[in-house]
Formats: sequence, C-alpha cells, structure tokens
Amino acid sequence: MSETLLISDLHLSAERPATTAALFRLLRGRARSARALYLLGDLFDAWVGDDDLQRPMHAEVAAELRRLADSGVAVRLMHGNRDFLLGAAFVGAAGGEWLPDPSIVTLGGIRTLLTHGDTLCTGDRDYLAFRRTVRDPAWQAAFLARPLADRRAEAARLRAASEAGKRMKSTQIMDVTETAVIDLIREHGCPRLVHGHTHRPGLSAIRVDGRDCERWVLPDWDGRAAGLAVDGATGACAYWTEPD
Ligand code: LP5
Ligand code: MN
Repeated sequence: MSETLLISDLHLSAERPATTAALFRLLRGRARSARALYLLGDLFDAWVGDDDLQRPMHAEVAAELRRLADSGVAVRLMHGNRDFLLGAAFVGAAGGEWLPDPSIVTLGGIRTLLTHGDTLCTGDRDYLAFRRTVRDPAWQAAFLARPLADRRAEAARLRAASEAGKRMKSTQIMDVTETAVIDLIREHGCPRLVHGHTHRPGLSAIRVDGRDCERWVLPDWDGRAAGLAVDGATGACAYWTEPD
C-alpha cells in the first residue's frame, strides 16, 4: 500500500529558509515511500524565468526534487499564480512532469480533479484580468526577454502590490465561488476535487447533479510541511502535517 502526496502553496523564498528546509525533510523522508508527489502550484513565492535557476536555493530545490524522482517517485508539477513562468528547464532539472491545469488523475481508484484554484475565484475580476494578460505567450516572451535583474524587481513590486491589494479585497472575493466549483466538477465528471491557492484548508461536501462530491483545499506552508495524502488501496484522503 502506498500513498500519493499532494502539496501546494509553499511559496519558497530565500527569505524564509525554514520552509525550504521543511520541503527537503519531506523529500528525504515521507515522500520517499510515496507513489507520487503532486505539487499543485506556488512552489515558489515568485518565478521570473528558468534562468533564475542560477539562484542557489532554486537549484537546490530542483536537485532535491530530482533525487526523489530518481528514487522512483513520480514528481508532477502544476503552475500556480506566482510561478506560472516555470518552464521546461526547471521541470527537467527537477526530474518532473507537467500537469496541465486542470488535470484528472485516478488516485486510489477515485477520479480526482486537480487545479491550482485561482481560476475558481471568479469574483476576483481584477485578478482574472491580470491573469489573462500574464498567461498570454506574447506577453511572457516579451517579459522573459528583459534582463533578469529587471524581472526580479518587477516581481518584487508585484508581490508587494498583491499583498497590499489583498488587504482591500473581501475574503469572499478571494475565495472560490460555488458556481465555478460546480461547473468544473460537472464539466469533468469527477467526484473529488483538490486545489490550493485560497490557503483555507478543509473538506467541503458538494452535490453536483444529484451526486455527492468532495472539495479538498490544500494548506499553505509556513515553516512546516503539510498537505493531503491519498491511500493507494482505498482512496481514503487525509490531511497531514509534519510533526513538531
Ligand atoms: O499571490 P497572492 O496570494 O498575493 O495573490 C493572488 C493574486 N496575486 C497575484 C500576483 C502574485 O502575487 C505575484 C506573482 C509574481 C510573479 C512573478 C513573475 C511575473 C512578473 C510579472 C510582472 C508584471 O497573482 C491576487 C489575488 C489573490 O491571489 C487572491 O486570489 O487577489 O491578485 C492580484 O493581486 C492582482 C490584482 O488584483 C490586479 C493586478 C494589476 C497589476 C497591474 C500591474 C502590472 C501589470 C503588468 C502586466 C499585466
Ligand atoms: Mn496561488
């Protein structure tokens, strides 16, 4: 019996080494006996292009993921809203595989819909407009053509603006809307949805077209590893947190 681990929203940054250390403990410990590790976005606090792999912490994260992948554990990565510029060089260095957003995987026999979760926040219209711009390949090519130092500075400005903006937005605007959740589940026909982004871990029951479905929200990290584990034999899903 082996488990699949799902994590997201680590927001790794050189300024918060305790969280990177927690990831390394996970990758060297519990994850070694897992079947797969799913990273559902926002592994990094900000990613400005794969040439930033030259930053030591970034290269170490890729190398540690690769060691896990080389030991036989599948490493699957999805973009988040902060690291949507992660590209082929990073995934290659990490020994991982891309997971499009959304993706359907069968975990413990249960068809499971995986998404970062930002697109479910349909009340946050400013964010969705911003997202459309920065997910445009032409915008990304122009941004990636700028010098690395400029891109880092732009990302820092945007992170600060985002944190300031969130203080002005209602908690309701920054959460998923039920309609978006129902529409996504209906479109893909999965009884279980797992996402991150909102940093509001919890299980909600939701009825879609007469069927009972589950929505599991992943926790964000703050110096301690945390996520979901799905039992490969039974499909049972449970939260876990690294012990003190
Ligand atoms: O990330 P978090 O939790 O703070 O908030 C998100 C939304 N914010 C973001 C921005 C990221 O935090 C920063 C990403 C850094 C990436 C670096 C590489 C690219 C650099 C690009 C440089 C231009 O995703 C936040 C949501 C919140 O989740 C809850 O869902 O509300 O949304 C915003 O902050 C977006 C604002 O509402 C609108 C932003 C307009 C900004 C315009 C300035 C520059 C635009 C230039 C390009 C279009
Ligand atoms: Mn996010």
